[in-house]
Amino acid sequence: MKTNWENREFSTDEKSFKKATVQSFIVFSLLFLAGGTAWLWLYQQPKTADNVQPALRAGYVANERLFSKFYSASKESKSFTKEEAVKKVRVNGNVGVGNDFKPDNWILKVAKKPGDTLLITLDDIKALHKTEVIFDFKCVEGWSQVTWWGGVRFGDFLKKYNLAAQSAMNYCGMVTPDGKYYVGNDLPSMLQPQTLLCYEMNGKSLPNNQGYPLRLIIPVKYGIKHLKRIGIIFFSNEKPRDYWAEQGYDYYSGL
Ligand SMILES: Nc1nc2c(c(=O)[nH]1)N[C@H]1C(S)=C(S)[C@@H](COP(=O)(O)O)O[C@H]1N2
Ligand SMILES: [Mo]
Repeated sequence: MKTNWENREFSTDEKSFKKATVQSFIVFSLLFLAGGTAWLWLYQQPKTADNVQPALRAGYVANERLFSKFYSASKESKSFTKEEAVKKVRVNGNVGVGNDFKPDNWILKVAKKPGDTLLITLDDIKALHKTEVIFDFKCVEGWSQVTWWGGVRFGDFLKKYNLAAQSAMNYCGMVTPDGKYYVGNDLPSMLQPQTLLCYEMNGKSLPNNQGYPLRLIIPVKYGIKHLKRIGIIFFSNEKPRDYWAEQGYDYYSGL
């Protein structure tokens, strides 16, 4: 049977209409109050040492537990062509990348274990097999852009310097030469094949404000984890200090 919607008559008796309006209003008010109360409760909780309310931290932890289960090192971030990469790369965050830096004195320090530190030059790193990655770089602030990077796979680097024991640990920490910016990343994400010790952007040496001479590119993480200007690399089973996690951001920050 065909219904002629335009001519269909609706019987709206005024009483039931009013009743429905009042009911909707009550339900809406109750939900609004519940939401407001939950919000107040959440934000009035005292922050813990890591600068965030315990209930929010519990959310992060549950999130990390869930998403690290789905993590697979063989799942690569989407790749783009060089033509798709932006020419003018945004500069975001300059903690630890100040102009007082003396490039000639730079040497990468890799702490194998206490008292055993490797000293590695930029030329040593450039002598290893070069890998290029073009991916959509995402910042937690809500912007993203397709960018093109070149460097050494972190996994290749570990093999070359016989760091198998270190790569079996839970975390890798990195610190800028001045100690002002620092991040910790889980080893499975560090070993993902698109994670680079990066010394090139758009086919040229890294600009100063993009972390010359060496930065981390780790496409499975948000921008906060891509430390610019690596001074020290170390390994540990406990979470290394992390600049933005200490401000209350998610430690895992996975994508
Ligand atoms: N040393 C250092 N590295 C850093 C930051 C910083 O402030 N200092 N900011 C991070 C953030 S929040 C982002 S989004 C990216 C931005 O990288 P870009 O400046 O190359 O775009 O760098 C990350 N690495
Ligand atoms: Mo960011």
